[in-house]
Order: sequence, then C-alpha cells, then structure tokens
Amino acid sequence: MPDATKRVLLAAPRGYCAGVDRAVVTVEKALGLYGAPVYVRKEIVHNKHVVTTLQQRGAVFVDETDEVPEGATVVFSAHGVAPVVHDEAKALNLRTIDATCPLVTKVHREAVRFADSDYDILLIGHEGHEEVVGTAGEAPEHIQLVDGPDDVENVTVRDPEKVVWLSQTTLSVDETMETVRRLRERFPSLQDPPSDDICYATQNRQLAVKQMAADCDLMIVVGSRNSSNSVRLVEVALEHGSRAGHLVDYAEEIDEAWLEGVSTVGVTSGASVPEILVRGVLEYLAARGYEDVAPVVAAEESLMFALPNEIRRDLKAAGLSDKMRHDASFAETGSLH
Ligand code: 0CN
Ligand code: SF4
Repeated sequence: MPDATKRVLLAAPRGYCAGVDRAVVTVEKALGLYGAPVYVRKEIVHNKHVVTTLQQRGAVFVDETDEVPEGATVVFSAHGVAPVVHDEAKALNLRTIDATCPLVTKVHREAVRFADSDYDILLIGHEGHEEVVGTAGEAPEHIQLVDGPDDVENVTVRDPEKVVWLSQTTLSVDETMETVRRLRERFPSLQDPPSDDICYATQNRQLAVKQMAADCDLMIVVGSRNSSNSVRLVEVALEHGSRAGHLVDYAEEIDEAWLEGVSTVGVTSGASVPEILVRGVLEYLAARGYEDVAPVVAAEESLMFALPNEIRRDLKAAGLSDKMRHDASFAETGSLH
C-alpha cells in the first residue's frame, strides 16, 4: 500500500554529464578496439561503480604514467592532465587517448592565454584534486591555488592590476562567488574568466537541489566520496533547507534510521553517476513506502561531445560507428539517455 504521507522528489538534471558520458564510452570503445588491458591514468571519472565495472571488463587503473608498460595504450581521465604527463607518455612510447572533458580543456586554454600575457592567475579549487593539478600544470609559475573563501588572505600577487581568477569546473557556485567577492575586496581590478568555468552540469545539478531542498526532510545524493560535484550537492542541499543530507555510492549504504519520521526524501546524483544506481535507491525507498515519485526539473540538457579523435579514427577504420553508444553493459555504466 502506498503511504500518502511519504513521497520522493527526484531532481533533474542529475547523473551523467556530457563529459562523463564521453569519457566512459571512450574506455568502453578502447577495450572493444584494442582489447584488454587498456590502461587508464587515475579514475576515468570519480565513481566507484564505474571504475569497478570497467575494471571487470579489462581496464587497468594506474596512478602514474610510469606504471604503464612501454608501448601500451593509456587513457587520460575526464579531469585532465598537465602537459608534463603528455611528455611522460611520449617518452614511454605510449599510445594516448585523451578523455579530458572539453570543458576542462577550455579552462586549460584560458590558463595558457593569461599566463602568456603574464597575468597572476588565481585558480579557485580544491587542493590536490586532479583537475586543479592538471590545470595548474599548464603554467605553474603563474598560477596559485585558492582553496575557498578562507584561503583568500594567503594570496600574494606581483601586480594587483594584472590578476584574473579561474576555477575548477565542479565547485559550489555560491561558495565560489563568495571567494571571488573576497578576492575582489583585496584586488579590485581582478578580472573574471572569459566564460563560466564551473560547468553547465555542475550548475544545473545544484540548481535542481536548491529548488527542492526546503521541501525535503532528507536528501540522498548518489555519488562517491572523491567526487567533488557530488559532495557539493549534499552541502547545497543542507544550505538550502534540507533537514538532513547524505552521500551514498549504493542503496545498501542507506541507514534505515535516516528515514525515521521522514515524509519527503529528495534524490539526486552527481555528474559521474550511472542511472542504475539511482534506480537502486528509488527501489529501496519504494519498498519502504516511498512509492510516489515527483520530478523537479530545473533545466533541460542535450549537450553531447564527440569521442576523442583517436577513437573516432580507429572506429571508422574498423568499419564501426563512432556514435556515442554504450555497448553490451549499458545498464551498468549507462546514462539517462
Ligand atoms: O565526479 P567526477 O568524476 O569529478 P569531480 O566532481 O570530482 O571533479 O565528475 C565529472 C567531472 C569532471 C571533470
Ligand atoms: Fe565536463 Fe562538467 Fe562533466 Fe566535468 S562535470 S566532465 S567539466 S561536463
């Protein structure tokens, strides 16, 4: 019997963004084209289930390029790499396939351009996150990391008239704006990036959570601990009025106690999360009386990126389609579409 006092608000958009879809399909196609093992430097995207599934199919995840045997194929993750990593791969004679999201590459280009004009670049992002390591590597002598509003006081620049801020793509929009506000207090001539560095997917997922948070007694965000954009969704939910919020990789991680006295549960997922994991959460909730599911739609998304050139070329040569389609195990690593 459905319980009239219990309901789920399901965020849209949620889950896979265009860059994650492209990166995951890249590894799938590389396995199909070249056979296992295909080496991947770092997690292709920050999701436990995606990484485990690809591992089972023959992907070998390594931390550094020098762990890849000479002459083998290596895929660079969606988060991007510093130029020095490309150099290392070349020295080891590796076949590289770059699955860096085009929206991360865009930030790399901005960094190069401002460094060429001798700006001090203030890169807002999380210390140690792969994306900022890669971006900062484009011009280490011009870039300094600003890890949130409280880090602003530590910034020193050569010429306050020649300063620009850039950012990681997967930050909290509101927190980043606060960091920029404080930076501008110190450096009134601070320049903005030519276009938003926080990507459309990060922004839209946060927007949907903001729209529903105040109506939620509990927000369940599906995503992994090391996924910046997923972790941010829990924070945004709590900041915007959800009474509680938790991040889970799988439905089995939900604690029954979280549901005590809860009438509305919000559900969403980070940009690196396959839809099958959200379905698992919805089934878990339905089995406990939360059968009524209402979507909360904050934006429509239709962006898709072409696969990396290397893959498109080799698919064509093999007489295969270069359309972005997940293969046999679509259910495990598939997106919404
Ligand atoms: O979870 P992700 O793999 O990465 P972060 O949110 O930690 O940056 O999502 C895809 C994002 C990219 C690039
Ligand atoms: Fe690209 Fe944004 Fe997705 Fe990262 S979250 S892969 S920047 S679209």
